[in-house]
Amino acid sequence: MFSLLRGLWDYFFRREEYYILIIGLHNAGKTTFLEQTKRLFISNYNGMPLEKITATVGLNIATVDIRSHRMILWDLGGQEDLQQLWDKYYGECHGVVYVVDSCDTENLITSKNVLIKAMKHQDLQEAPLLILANKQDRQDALPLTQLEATLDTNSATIGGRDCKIQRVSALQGEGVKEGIEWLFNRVNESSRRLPKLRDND
Ligand code: G3D
Repeated sequence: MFSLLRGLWDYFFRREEYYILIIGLHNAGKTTFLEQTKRLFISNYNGMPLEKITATVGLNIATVDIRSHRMILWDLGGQEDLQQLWDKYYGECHGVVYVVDSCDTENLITSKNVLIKAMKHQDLQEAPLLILANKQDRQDALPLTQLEATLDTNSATIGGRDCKIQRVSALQGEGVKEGIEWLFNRVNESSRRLPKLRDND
């Protein structure tokens, strides 16, 4: 009887929460992506102008609700010294968004190595991974095929996890909804780490 009542309580008053990390090199477009996600998924959200976004020093957080679940997105600073702090968040995380600047050919290999290092961390084993090939609105953006070839994501480099590379323009909002929906579905279907249960507010 108790478990029945408990189940009913949970069903009506509790919400499943997923924690998502947004990482990538500095300037890749992480905060712009977070801001567009808020605009798309939070009704009546009055966003700040995208050109007013400044460098992330600590962390930016967004909470979005999708089909009676909640996603808490953590946008972490990408400067080299801040990358050391990322793994403090891995233990809680259900899925990862990794943002790549498709125009920054100079740092593409660095970005790839940073991605691989993160994916090899034991706390991120099998965490679904959404790679965003960002800034695709720009003329000088590398095409997806070239980015895919350079990043060369395979089970030897990123482990056996769900992974998708998505073309996006965080600035224009293109591909943002598709990316978030894909990641939500992957973490929701995954039995790797159970969602946190939180009372509805
Ligand atoms: P970060 O959080 O990864 O450090 P930001 O990156 O979101 O702060 O973005 C860094 C710069 O890239 C910003 O320009 C931002 O407008 C730009 N940017 C982000 N996403 C896109 C995109 O999809 N297309 C284009 N063209 N630019 C993008 P500034 O000039 O403010 O440095």
